[in-house]
Amino acid sequence: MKRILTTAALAAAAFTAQAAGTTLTNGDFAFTGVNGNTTLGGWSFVTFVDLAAGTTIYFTDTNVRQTPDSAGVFNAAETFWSWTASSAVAAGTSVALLGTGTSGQYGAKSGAAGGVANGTVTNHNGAVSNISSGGDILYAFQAASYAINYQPSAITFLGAISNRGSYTSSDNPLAATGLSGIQVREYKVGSDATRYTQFTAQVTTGDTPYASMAELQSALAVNANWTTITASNTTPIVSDVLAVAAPVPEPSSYALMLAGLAAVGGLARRRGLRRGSGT
Ligand SMILES: [Ca+2]
Ligand SMILES: [Ca+2]
Repeated sequence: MKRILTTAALAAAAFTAQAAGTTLTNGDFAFTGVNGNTTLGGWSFVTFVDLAAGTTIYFTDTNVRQTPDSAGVFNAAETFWSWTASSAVAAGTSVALLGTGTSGQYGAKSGAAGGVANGTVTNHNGAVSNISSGGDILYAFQAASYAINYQPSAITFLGAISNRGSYTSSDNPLAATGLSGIQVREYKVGSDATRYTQFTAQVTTGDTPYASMAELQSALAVNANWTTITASNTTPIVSDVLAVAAPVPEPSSYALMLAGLAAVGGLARRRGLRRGSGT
């Protein structure tokens, strides 16, 4: 019996090590809000896949070059941050990076009742720019590590959110990122820069959970589900749960679990036979 437990523990440990740090692809991520305010400002996002502890997502308010050159994808002018999950984060959970009161510094929260700390936010280049209330574009991406000049092959863009009213040809958030649909949100009221936009259709645990990630994604695409404020930016970004009903395991997951149990059982049986034979 002890051997069976040891085998199971080793298998679990191997699985855990493999799962540390989730690699995301275009379509796994969406911003759920941004607020340009030095003190109360910040942004929030959701992923449509579970995130393992240790998963890192980078953010920057630096402009993207429409045509990356040898200097890289970004104009190295504003701030680069990363958020690293301190524990596993379930798909459909809103994660908010909230201003600490110091320009360029944010702390991460998620969950109900104002949220609880769920990760580490690092300011990588020491810059103090933040999300400008006058208009800014925030990008999310994954990369192996922080670099000053990323080449296109070194990063995967995950999302872009903009609260500005116009773009120049040098900083179009769409052209160079390959992002589309709910991965890109552009908000403006008339020709004005927009100070605040937040997905507010599902922001408290009292709201009816979405039935699936697909339902959440559909809701994120509807502008009426967002609160957008031009003149005021004193409302903090919401860190509450985007409640999605607990998923029912897919038949393939059951098959995988049964196969795993059968393998462990088979191993134990063979060991039992060897012990029985006296060798
Ligand atoms: Ca900017
Ligand atoms: Ca900025």
